[in-house]
Amino acid sequence: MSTSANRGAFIVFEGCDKSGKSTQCSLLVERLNRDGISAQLLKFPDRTTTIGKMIDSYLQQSCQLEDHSIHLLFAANRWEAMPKMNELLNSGVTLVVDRYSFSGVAFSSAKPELSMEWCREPERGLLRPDRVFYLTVGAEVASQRGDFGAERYEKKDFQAKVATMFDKLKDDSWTVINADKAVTELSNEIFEHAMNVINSAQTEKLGKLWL
Ligand code: NYM
Ligand code: MG
Repeated sequence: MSTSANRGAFIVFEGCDKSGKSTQCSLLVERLNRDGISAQLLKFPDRTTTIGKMIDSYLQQSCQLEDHSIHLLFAANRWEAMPKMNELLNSGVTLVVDRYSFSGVAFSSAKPELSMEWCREPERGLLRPDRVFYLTVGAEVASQRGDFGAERYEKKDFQAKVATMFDKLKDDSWTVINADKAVTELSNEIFEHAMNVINSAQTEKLGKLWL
């Protein structure tokens, strides 16, 4: 008798704004579901919760929040999702997550007064992804994708700082994917990577982040 059913994989997409994460997350979930693999798309920040609504108004520049306090809200927005994510993963659903703690640390620590160490602290103990797909695009391709929007952080100089922070956070659980290519070609490549993660996650225990 098997002691536990296969769990789902926890896959995170990270990258700067305009790297194509959201498109690729949706395509991956559609493809997995079409192939009979139970998968669900999640996104951080989750702007639908009470905390998420505060984050949303901060990002839309309709309110000002102190830098430490908005950082803690982003982290709290992940903590509040943990029970549901844990349950889904353990019931065999693969989670494809558009941004996670790495965005949390990279964006906040790109601000001069917040250190990377301080930023990591409230993220410690969250579920650890099985793999992070880090999408990179050259400055030229990013600019061809149109202007940044009007949200906070959507500025070229700030994004460059965020990119250097992502580079510091990278470890061997990250797969760096050059996203300077056609959408379909990229999504096929990502699907192959995802299948490997899904297969190997079945026999591995879910971990905790930065403990
Ligand atoms: N962001 C996202 C943070 O500053 N901290 C976080 O913890 C997360 C998850 O919010 N510019 C930033 C990155 C984005 C912005 O994300 C909203 P999106 O994926 O553009 O909706
Ligand atoms: Mg954005």
